[in-house]
Amino acid sequence: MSQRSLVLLKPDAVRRGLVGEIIGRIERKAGWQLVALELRSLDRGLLEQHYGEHIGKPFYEPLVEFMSSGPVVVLVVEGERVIEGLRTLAGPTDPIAAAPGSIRGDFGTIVRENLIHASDSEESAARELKLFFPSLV
Ligand code: IDP
Ligand code: MG
Repeated sequence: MSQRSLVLLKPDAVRRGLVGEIIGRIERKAGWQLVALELRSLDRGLLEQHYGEHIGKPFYEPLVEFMSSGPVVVLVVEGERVIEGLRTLAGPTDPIAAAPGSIRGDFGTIVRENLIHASDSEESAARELKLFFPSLV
């Protein structure tokens, strides 16, 4: 079941020089391909749409501040069960609870600054791909 997922390497990953390390882990998964890759600064409008489900929660404003605090790497990854697979590779939202071997478990300590976003379902992936890469077919 080939799928596409939208991945963001968050501003902490870029600032800390972890982009190569994280992309390397994604590339080494057998059969997964990068189909888009871009360094981009995200504005509030786009972040509001991307994180719409979280508007009104206490962590929402600081999350948008953080996500617009520096460039992110935007990726589209394609391959077998890539949506579930990338969530496993990333680990759970709280890096302290994330297992060693996962990206968040290996490199994170702060819930907000958890290095990576990956689409959480086929519906989210379709929505996020259209939002970030409207012309990608
Ligand atoms: P996810 O990225 O694992 O899908 P979500 O619950 O969708 O997690 O939250 C989106 C992002 O918001 C998280 O990746 C993290 O950066 C931030 N976040 C979520 N919950 C908290 C919190 O309780 N405190 C601070 N930041 C949070
Ligand atoms: Mg989420």
